[in-house]
Amino acid sequence: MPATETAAKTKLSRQQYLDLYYFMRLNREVEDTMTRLFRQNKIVGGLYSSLGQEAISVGSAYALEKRDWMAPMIRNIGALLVKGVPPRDIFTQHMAKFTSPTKGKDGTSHFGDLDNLHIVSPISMLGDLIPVLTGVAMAGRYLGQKIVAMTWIGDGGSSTGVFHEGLNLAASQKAAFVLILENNQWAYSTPVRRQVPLENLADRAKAYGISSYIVDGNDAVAMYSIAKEAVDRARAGEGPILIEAKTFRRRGHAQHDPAEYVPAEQREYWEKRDPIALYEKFLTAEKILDAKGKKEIEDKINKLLEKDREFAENSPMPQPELASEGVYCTGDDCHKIRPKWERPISEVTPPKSSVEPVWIVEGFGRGKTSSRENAPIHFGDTQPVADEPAARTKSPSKPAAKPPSRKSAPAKSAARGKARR
Ligand SMILES: Cc1ncc(C[n+]2csc(CCOP(=O)(O)OP(=O)(O)O)c2C)c(N)n1
Ligand SMILES: [Mg+2]
Repeated sequence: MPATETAAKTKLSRQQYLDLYYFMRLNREVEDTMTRLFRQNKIVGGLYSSLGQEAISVGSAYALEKRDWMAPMIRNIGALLVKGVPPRDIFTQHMAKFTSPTKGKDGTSHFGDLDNLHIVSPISMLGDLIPVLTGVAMAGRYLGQKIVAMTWIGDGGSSTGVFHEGLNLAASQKAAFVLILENNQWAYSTPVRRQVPLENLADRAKAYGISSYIVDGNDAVAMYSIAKEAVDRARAGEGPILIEAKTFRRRGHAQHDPAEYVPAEQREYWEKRDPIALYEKFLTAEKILDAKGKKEIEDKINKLLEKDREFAENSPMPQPELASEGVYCTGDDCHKIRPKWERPISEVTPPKSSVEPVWIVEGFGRGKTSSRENAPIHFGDTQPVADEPAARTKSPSKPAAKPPSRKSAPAKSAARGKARR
């Protein structure tokens, strides 16, 4: 279904419309505050901006439920806020304060919350979160949970090898996974045209046999509606879904980059399409937001950010002697998350967890060895029965050809599974 149709028929509650507005404004104000802190030399690491891309982070994360999982990238502070991360964590983290989620070990947004908010920490290697979140979705399925996993990738990141490998893995596993591809036209100073010979990056979904959408990433309602539909479909078992959100990176790659390579006309075009201004116009026309309501939201945000910024500025830096602590996972001290086996552990561990350890692929396994004997089909452990493709289900005419069954030869198949791992 074209994205516009879904957006047109989606009706949100008044509160949902206002939530989207609140989080987009909060996203922008948090980043504006950090830009000021950066100029005061109080930000320790790099600072990346999602100016003009707020509808994507907020609209997509707002489609997730509390139980769902996500891994944000550098331009997804809005998604962190929607999932429940307080601004103080974002400030302290960027200022490398001891009170930050990583206790001052990192100066950007490399932090997560596995225990409560279900956020996997981002990693700098572009694309690597795709197989990781696919794994999260698969784990959810093993555990009998109806969760969806989501992550984001840029136009540049969609050309990495792991993007393709990861999406193919997700597709072949029918993982409940939603990937938001933020096509903001630039990867550092490389325009999208010079790195991908495609009009629409969503077309890449065809290569994996999965569904995709193209959406105006500067339209908050469209973004939410498409993401919600994709999340619902993934949860229902339809497999992974790729959403290409068309947008524009309004600042340089990071604070150090004035992005003078961006054509002025392109910038002007997108500045006129500011997602917050567009959404405000929509809310006003629909009589959902008036001057008083807007002022209330602004006051709420200002109060929260003043308190959290002050907390961050007044927090101590970490003590030098703690530098080597908490760097590697030490189990219980590191995180509380533990596997919760809701199916018998024997059922979900190899070799019984997936296909039978030995099977016959029709039309594939009838090879002959150089001595003209039947060749083993898989793993060298089966003697195929000549002209009897259904050897596993029918009673074999030659007893020696019977492959070990799961029930009758557990020890043998377990040993084989071990050897293969
Ligand atoms: C595998 C990998 N290659 C290169 C980099 C260096 N790098 C960091 S961000 C970036 C550009 C990313 O562009 P895009 O994916 O379009 O995201 P955007 O910055 O536009 O949000 C590059 C090349 C990296 N982090 N990981
Ligand atoms: Mg980009």
